[in-house]
Amino acid sequence: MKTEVTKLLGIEYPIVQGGMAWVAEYHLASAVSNAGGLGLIGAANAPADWVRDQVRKMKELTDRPFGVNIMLMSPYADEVANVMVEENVPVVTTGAGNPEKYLKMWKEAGIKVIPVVASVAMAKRMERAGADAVVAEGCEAGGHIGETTTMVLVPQIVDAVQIPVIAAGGIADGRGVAAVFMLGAKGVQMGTHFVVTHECQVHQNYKDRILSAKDIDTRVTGRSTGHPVRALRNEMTRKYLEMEGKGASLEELELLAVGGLRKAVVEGDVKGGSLMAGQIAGMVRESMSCRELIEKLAAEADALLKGTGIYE
Ligand code: TUI
Repeated sequence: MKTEVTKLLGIEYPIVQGGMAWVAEYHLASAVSNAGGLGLIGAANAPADWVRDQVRKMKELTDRPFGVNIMLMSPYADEVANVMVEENVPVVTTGAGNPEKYLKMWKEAGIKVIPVVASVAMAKRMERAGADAVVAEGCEAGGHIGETTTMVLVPQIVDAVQIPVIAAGGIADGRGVAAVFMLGAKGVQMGTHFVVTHECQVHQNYKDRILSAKDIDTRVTGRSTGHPVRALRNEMTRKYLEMEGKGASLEELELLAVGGLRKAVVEGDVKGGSLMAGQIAGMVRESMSCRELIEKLAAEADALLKGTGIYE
């Protein structure tokens, strides 16, 4: 499946693994890159030295292209941005903010830069600033989200920019890949399905909650704080939404959510942890290797798109 995205990144399949906080570490990312997709390390709120160590371990396990996702609300974002240059990271994606201040430095270092955006305005701004592509992430996605669905966001961003658009949010099988290609995307980014792959190191309890989730099992907390986050419903989201409904302060809400991802990923605390996942969790039913998942997605999408001329 050759598209502008596979050519830009030097990968085999136009499939990017989301740079999920606490989840996307080098075991998962190297398996994705070795299978022909683009594996990402999620820098999340981690200090620069953790990210540097992950990048070095990644290079030991793959000689294929890979990337790092920088979460721009992180207190370490400036230091992590420098690590990208120092360690010759081939691709950087960014989330939860505007990466403009780093773009010149990254482009001069020859890094491919792909901001995740949730609006047309931000996509146009990123193109003007010199981004190589954008990920258009709809609010079906897990984690920190915008307001607009993938179905509505992707074609509007495709019409607004010349650079390639990678679609994210609500994609977990070949039908989803084919659908967003019809909307003009040249690649996909997926998170939730990669959480349940064999190579993903998260606690089995977290994987089991995704594998047994129903269509209506996610909740969005934090709309009142300006940082909406989608996760599987549990004791934590129930309490959070109850307190939010009663007008709790940002401090009280943060106390409830703080460390939630670590609790879910490391301890397998499916009651009090933050089980970030997209709405598509209801369709993720099977655990497999990253290679099996990527090859399945490509075969399913190919069967649907054959003869359309959408890719070579
Ligand atoms: O970043 C994500 N998803 C994430 S980050 C994350 S870590 C976290 N944990 C707890 C609370 C908050 C974050 C978990 N999931 N996706 C990419 C994404 N970026 N979605 C939406 C945006 C976005 C939003 C606003 C991008 C740009 C933007 O611009 C605002 C501005 O004008 O600066």
